Amino acid sequence: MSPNTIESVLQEERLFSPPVSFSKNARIKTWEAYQELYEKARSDPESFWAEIAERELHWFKKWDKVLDWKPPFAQWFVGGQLNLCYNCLDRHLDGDRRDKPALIWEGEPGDCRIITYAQLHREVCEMANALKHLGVRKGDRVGIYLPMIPEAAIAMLACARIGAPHTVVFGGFSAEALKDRLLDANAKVLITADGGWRKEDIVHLKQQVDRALADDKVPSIEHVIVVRRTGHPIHIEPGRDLWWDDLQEEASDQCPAEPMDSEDPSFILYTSGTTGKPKGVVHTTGGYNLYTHLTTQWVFDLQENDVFWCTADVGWITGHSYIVYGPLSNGATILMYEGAPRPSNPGCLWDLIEKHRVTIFYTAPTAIRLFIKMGEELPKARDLSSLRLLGTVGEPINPSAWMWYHRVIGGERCPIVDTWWQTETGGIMITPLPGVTKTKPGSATFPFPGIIADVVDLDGNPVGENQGGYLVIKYPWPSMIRTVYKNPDRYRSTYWENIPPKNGEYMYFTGDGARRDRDGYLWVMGRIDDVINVAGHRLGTMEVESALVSHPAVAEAAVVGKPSELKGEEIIAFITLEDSYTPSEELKKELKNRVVEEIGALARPEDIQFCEALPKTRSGKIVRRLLRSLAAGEEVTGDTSTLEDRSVLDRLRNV
Ligand code: 6R9
Repeated sequence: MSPNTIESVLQEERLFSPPVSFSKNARIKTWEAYQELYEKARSDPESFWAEIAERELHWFKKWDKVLDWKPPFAQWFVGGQLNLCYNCLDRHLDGDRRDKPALIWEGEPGDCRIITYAQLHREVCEMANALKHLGVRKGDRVGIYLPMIPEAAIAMLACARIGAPHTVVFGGFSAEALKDRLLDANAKVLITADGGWRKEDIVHLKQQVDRALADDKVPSIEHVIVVRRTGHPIHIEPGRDLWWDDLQEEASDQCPAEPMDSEDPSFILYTSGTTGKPKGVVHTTGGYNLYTHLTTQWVFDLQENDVFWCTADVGWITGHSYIVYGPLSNGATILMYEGAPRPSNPGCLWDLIEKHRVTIFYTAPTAIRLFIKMGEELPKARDLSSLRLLGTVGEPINPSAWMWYHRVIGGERCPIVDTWWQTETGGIMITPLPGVTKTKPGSATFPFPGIIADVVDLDGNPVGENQGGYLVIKYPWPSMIRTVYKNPDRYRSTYWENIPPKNGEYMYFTGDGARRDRDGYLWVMGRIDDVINVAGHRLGTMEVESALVSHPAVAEAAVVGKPSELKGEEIIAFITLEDSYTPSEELKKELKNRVVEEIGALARPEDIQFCEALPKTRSGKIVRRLLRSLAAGEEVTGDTSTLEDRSVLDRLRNV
């Protein structure tokens, strides 16, 4: 094995065919149909995308050119004009969808709102007019820092309607993180709330806003619009802060959608790298609308009566693409929930599926592992028979978690789509199509039509079967990142220069390790920064973790490399246990043996540390970088501002 690849050790042979009854009614019914689409998109991508763009979206003006590719800069549907908000709302108002629920919302305290397409359109128009009234013009950036309430979607759509790119900052971020993002984006207006509910507690959003903006730290901000959500007393800065309700009341509900050039930016979304300040990922209008629209339709097999619940926060790309833009562009009904499982009713998520007859449920492996830890009695006590399709995103899913999801939530009848993609890709890239793809637990399976994915070594040569390497994308796709905001050099160096172009073919560098098995299935092994080198074997962390998580005592596992003179690195595992287990030397031994049995002696953890919780980003990804420093006995440096709970780190230091 050449040193610039990664070794793969996961062995997973189970195969699940889509239920016949599912395939029969699916949008894409046969494997041959998928292959045909894939082949068409590969051999003639421009006509493939043009035909779908013409059929699926409303254009004010047709494009002159489908793709303008000047590596690494791509433009899609050049010269075309459309409006993302128009495609999500206005075009559904003429027929039956007018009074169809667009958004079913549940607040933590038990309040519920059902908003039809016609009502959503009205509220969006009012807010769009309010923004215009405050001087927001096409091209101005608007910050959004809201809890998961309908106003979050309304604010995003209002921005899209007038062509003001939004930058949504996750409501769990601190004042400091908020300030950095608003500064970089030079935002003119910020939309926030007094607070939001999470785990039966108030998240004090407005307080963070006041801190972020104190002493004119973000001089570009002229106004702050405040949604009244919790109703607790907050500071109102005269002249700067305005109540959402007041603005809405004064605003007209007539607001034509601004025709946008296909390549006008639709939003900026910040994503943190391992080093340096967060990158402002820039997405545009036509390609983004098209790709999220189509992937929602095909990956989730969307049908007119579906109730689609994506549990992400709108502060992440998953919330942008699969709560707001993709589903609404298709005229679907979405469910939105304000908080998290509540202490007083930890099964509340399952209540919502039962109550609203949710048909499609899309969540993250980290949430699934939490559900497992909370116990299957909770979902089992509810009627989940409305579900017909499950999805996951955000991390590789451990096969044992996949099996639990399949059995307990899916009742062994729902296909699971394990969808691999990134903030930068805008939409789902590698995924089963639920009516046709035979799934293997832990594999995201095959690329979506139009996506040319490969696994290569550092020189850009494809690696062999079952060899780990670097996941790359070899051809532009409509919803790809256009640039890093105000920093095209960083765009070029982060995504296009790690692997040199081969024969003029540029490769988008995903930063993930992967392998392709003998059946062509892709297995994402995790971030490359997380690879461990044990005695010359470069192992993906996910695979060792999966062996650990397959033990009934283990709730979550994170493995990292610790420098070792003998082996280069040795494996240290951080483990959280299921509630009914207690740490012991005996258990450590058992877990080490489990890894040896599943993978081999080379992956035997040198040490296992039991802990209460693992350090995670706010979107639920384990931050192995910090654990690596801890394991090496080094001081933990670098950015810790994206951690969900910083006290986890302090507690780990004392293990
Ligand atoms: C959508 C989203 C992107 C990173 C990505 C990869 C990991 C996401 C995955 C997955 C394995 C999957 N990732 N989905 N790894 N299997 N199905 O999560 O975007 O927050 O930008 O993260 O998440 O490592 O590179 P983002």
